[in-house]
Amino acid sequence: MRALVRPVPASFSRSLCLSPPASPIDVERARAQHERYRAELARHVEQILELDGDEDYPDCCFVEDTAVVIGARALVTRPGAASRQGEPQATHEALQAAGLSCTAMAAPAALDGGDVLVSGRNIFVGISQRTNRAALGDLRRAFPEHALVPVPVDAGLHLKSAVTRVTERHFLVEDSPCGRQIFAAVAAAEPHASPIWVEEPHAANALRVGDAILHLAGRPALAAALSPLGLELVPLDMSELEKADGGLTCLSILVP
Ligand code: CIR
Repeated sequence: MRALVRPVPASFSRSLCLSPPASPIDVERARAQHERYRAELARHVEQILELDGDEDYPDCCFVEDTAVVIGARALVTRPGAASRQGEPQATHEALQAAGLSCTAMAAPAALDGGDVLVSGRNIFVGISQRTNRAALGDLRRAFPEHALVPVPVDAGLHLKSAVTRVTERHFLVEDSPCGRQIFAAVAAAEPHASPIWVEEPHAANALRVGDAILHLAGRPALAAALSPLGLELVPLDMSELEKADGGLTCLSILVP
């Protein structure tokens, strides 16, 4: 397993936010948090593939949104926010150089990778303020052996802001109307799915990599709920990236 990441640019102070943060983003602190994330990731993957940062794209560190990778195939996205639509080009080149077979989306389709949750044969796709139904055709063509399950995401940024998968059958689920609606769709497709309900803010977004789970620090109830899984727990302070609605999954793309 390899992981693609992209540094935090100085322009990150102008990144998109659903609501203005209580205090301004501290870019140096965001960089330190990103560096720690990268270092922890490096302990669990064989190689880190690092793109160059790009000051023209304040949100470019949120590389997850720029491609969906399953096995040796990648669908390079067309992000839903106009200010981010130039980001995927660098991802496309890097994934191609890494040996993946890439296809690219085109208008009117729009999709952020944060809306795509792959679980075995199923791909749950959040239909959100960033991802539209036209993207379903591109996903179907790129990954024809998978079943697509579109799910409305009526609150928050992305599907994976509210639900992530941490083991074959365990899902972290935000205890909110949106989280419950997404998990209902997961459970309908996967009757063995087991929710771990999460009430703490932003805590439902965690990244499983190898035998570890990277999760938000400072959420004691989350840590207590994860500990019976028997995996290595890696708590990370992401305060500055959270101000821009970022979490643990959004900062990398896992590549076989
Ligand atoms: C945005 O609004 O696009 C960025 N500020 C945050 C993107 C986070 N991406 C993700 O969770 N996949």
